[in-house]
Amino acid sequence: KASGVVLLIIMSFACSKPAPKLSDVALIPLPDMVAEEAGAFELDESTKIFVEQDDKGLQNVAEFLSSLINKSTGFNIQVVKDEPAEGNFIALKIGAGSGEEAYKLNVGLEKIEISGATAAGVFWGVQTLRQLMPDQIEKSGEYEGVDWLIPAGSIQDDPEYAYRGSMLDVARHFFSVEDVKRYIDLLVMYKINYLHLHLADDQGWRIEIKSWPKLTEIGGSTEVGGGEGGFYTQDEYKELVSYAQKRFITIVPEIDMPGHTNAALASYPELNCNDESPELYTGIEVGFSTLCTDKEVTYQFIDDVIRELVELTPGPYIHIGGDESHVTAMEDYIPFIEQAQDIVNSYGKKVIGWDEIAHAALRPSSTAQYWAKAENAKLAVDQGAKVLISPASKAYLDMQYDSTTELGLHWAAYIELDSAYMWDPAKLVEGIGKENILGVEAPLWTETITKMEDIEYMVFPRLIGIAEVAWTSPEKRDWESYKGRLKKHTNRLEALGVGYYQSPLLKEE
Ligand code: TNX
Repeated sequence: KASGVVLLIIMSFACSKPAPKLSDVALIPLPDMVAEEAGAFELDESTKIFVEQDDKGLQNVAEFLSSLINKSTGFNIQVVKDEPAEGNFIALKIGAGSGEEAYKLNVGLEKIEISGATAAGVFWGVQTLRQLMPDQIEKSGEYEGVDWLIPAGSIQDDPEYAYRGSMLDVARHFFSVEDVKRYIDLLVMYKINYLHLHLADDQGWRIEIKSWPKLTEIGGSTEVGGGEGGFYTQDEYKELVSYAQKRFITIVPEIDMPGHTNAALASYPELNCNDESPELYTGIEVGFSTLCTDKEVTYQFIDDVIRELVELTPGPYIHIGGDESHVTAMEDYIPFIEQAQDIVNSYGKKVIGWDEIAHAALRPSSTAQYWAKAENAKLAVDQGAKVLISPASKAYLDMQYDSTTELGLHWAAYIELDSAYMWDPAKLVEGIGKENILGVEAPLWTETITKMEDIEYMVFPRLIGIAEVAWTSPEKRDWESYKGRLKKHTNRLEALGVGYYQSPLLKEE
């Protein structure tokens, strides 16, 4: 008899769904405030997504959420415009909030509400909600036998920095529209909101410019190692921009100048001071090329390129490069950068450039991207410009993890997961504080990176830590806490088929 009772007890435990707890969930980036409550919300076939206002951005968020849920659960969850009279639902709304991207997420037993200051805030709230769902939400295809429970509680959140970015170098090696879309899909999970595309360098020109067609015809025809290269037609590029935009990511296009321009110089002899085109270049040296800064045609060229690029760019920034122009004399470099800045501004956009541009007179609307020289970053701030923080020794995703890493370079550092996480953007440079900082960006240079699997290996999980550096306030960040959360989170990377670096640090107790 007694054993029967024990069996009953065991059975009732086994059958009742163990309610997950909010405090057990690994949230990355860590939100501002998390408060746990008892019980859970259960997603089922009849759950609805209720969009409270008629707003295009909110509608995009609702579609993103419904397709995420439907893809993995096999449900056919609907987006509705009227509050459901019965059954549980997820309500999305634009409400009051402090920062532009702030949101509140409340999970009750029958209703989940995400309220953001803007649709972008609601979208980041959805990314948090996603992490509250079982790991299987990241799988494609119907998933049988999962209880889709979401632990009850409430979360308030607001990012530390407005610009949280990653850069992808599609010039050294070209990556397809599909690859870039997958990259975008992975970025949004960590609330990254800018994707900087390095579209032109010595080894390749990757964006169609209708008024200068040889840039892609010739300049786009190869890449590092002599492969076939490639480029985006303007239509393909527009498709990328709109794919990103629906996911609240702004694309920042970069045309590097006056150095890093061999592909352009090889396409048009008139851009060279001696009117002769060099050969295409497929090596990985830097600093040997320059546009001819005292020819008028050079500025006509830049004007045409920027004008066409601006037409493809809804976002506020155009990146003009400006790095490592070692064969441009400083007295030529400075007026060149100032003129490029004027051209960008004349089309209503703001300039970002690598930290060397701070040698020129910068407008307050311009931003210097600090990658190497603290004194350049300081020069920018002294002129009233902002700084984007991308220190090579912390945030360069092409740096090797350690001396055994096969891909990547190590001129700046080896960057293990702890090193990529344990730093504060506002404490890097004496005299540069949060108020001077636009945000944080982690670039992936691709001299040694040839395919999507390589991207995934170098970027993940390092970028996840940098995303937390950019989103979560420094007082709340802690390596041990982050490491514990990341260990749990790797299940999701696996569910997504991301071939990430299995750091020994994640195997430690
Ligand atoms: C420096 S970072 C460069 C790039 C290289 C990178 C490799 C910067 C502004 N310039 O041209 O790809 O190092 O790590």
